[in-house]
Amino acid sequence: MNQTKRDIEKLLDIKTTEIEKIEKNKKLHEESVDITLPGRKHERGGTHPITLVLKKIEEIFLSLGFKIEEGPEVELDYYNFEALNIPKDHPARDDQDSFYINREILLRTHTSPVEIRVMEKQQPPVRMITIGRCYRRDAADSTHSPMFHQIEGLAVDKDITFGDLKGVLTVFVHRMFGEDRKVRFRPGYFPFTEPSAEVDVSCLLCHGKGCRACGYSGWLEIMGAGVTDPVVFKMVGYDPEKYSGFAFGMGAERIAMLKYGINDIRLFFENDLRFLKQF
Ligand code: 2U9
Repeated sequence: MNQTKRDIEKLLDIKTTEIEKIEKNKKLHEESVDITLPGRKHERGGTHPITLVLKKIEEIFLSLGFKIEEGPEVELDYYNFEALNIPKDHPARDDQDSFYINREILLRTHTSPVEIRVMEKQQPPVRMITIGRCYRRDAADSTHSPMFHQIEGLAVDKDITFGDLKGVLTVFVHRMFGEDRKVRFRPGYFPFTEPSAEVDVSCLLCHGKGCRACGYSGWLEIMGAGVTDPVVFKMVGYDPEKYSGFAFGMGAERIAMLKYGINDIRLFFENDLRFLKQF
């Protein structure tokens, strides 16, 4: 009996070794690595042109003593319109067709509600900028996108004048587009500033001589600005007799298009690497 048991165990041992050898060879064959193959390349990412522009703008205003503030993208009608002197029947609402969640809540159409929220929680002096996504019910074309980025700024203190606005925005334009650029302030209208101005920079292509890019005017519009309307101060409980301020706003996509010579806003959102790799 014992002899038979030993024989069987021996045979089992032989068979097990045999199977293990086959398994090992199979594994070695399957998992072989061709060390002569070239390695896998990891593509290096780059910075999106809109991010480049936003970073540059932040850097300029931080150096001028402005703080960066943030606010919600889903906003109350009160902060997006009412507190900015845009009541329910105001024609300015027609230009900002909005995405409403319900009658009182919407996707913000501009970053201006952030300034209201900041003023509600602090007393002057205020020196702030805010950067972020905004939404409007626009059909996409070469100059419109239902989502875009705005940069807005606000300064409030005793004795702030239109002269301070001109000084700050001229420094901004020179640092953003080059010291050789000319800046022009034209009369404009915004419900939350009075007086208001459209800010132009001399054409980057023809240096003001007039060409196709600037509609033969020599100037390109880059932002809006103005002296904060006293009505807005009253809404947040600031005394308009004691304080004055200036505010400005611009579209990041428009600034990037002018800076880099891009003619279609949709390129920023299509994520085509042939476009993105150029920055
Ligand atoms: C408060 C008071 C004043 C913000 C301002 C503009 C002028 C302006 C547009 C530029 C192109 C928006 O992206 S765009 O369509 N903006 O021209 N924005 S003054 O003024 C404010 C904001 C908040 C409480």
